[in-house]
Amino acid sequence: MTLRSNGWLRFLAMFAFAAIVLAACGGDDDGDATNGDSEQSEDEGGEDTGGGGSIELSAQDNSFNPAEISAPAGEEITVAFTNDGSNPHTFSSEGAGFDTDTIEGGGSAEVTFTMPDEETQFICNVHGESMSGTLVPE
Ligand SMILES: [Cu+2]
Repeated sequence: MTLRSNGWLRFLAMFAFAAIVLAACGGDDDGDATNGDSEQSEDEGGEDTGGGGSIELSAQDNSFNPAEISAPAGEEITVAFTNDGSNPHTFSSEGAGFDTDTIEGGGSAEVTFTMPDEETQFICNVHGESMSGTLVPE
């Protein structure tokens, strides 16, 4: 009888312990859900790019499309730049250290740069601040 009740108590204790652990884990999962998701999408971004992201960017008369490039800080990004306008444009950033030089309408160029740690402006050197965009580290 003593043995049996000890065993039963032990079983109960283990069950209670397991229930507490499970509940705690469940709570943690819920609490981390948002963080976990954002970490996951960052990981996925890294996987998609396989050590370097590739982005297509188009110049219109006179704007960039997209005007915002976001990627993890420190990631190497290759931009296939196409001038879809008829004016000459450049895709340039002093901060991030790239410059396509002047690309005539219909022309294209490719630049590779490392996503900076801070938001960094890119501009068209022909049209200046009025034709600009932003590199956004994630
Ligand atoms: Cu321009």
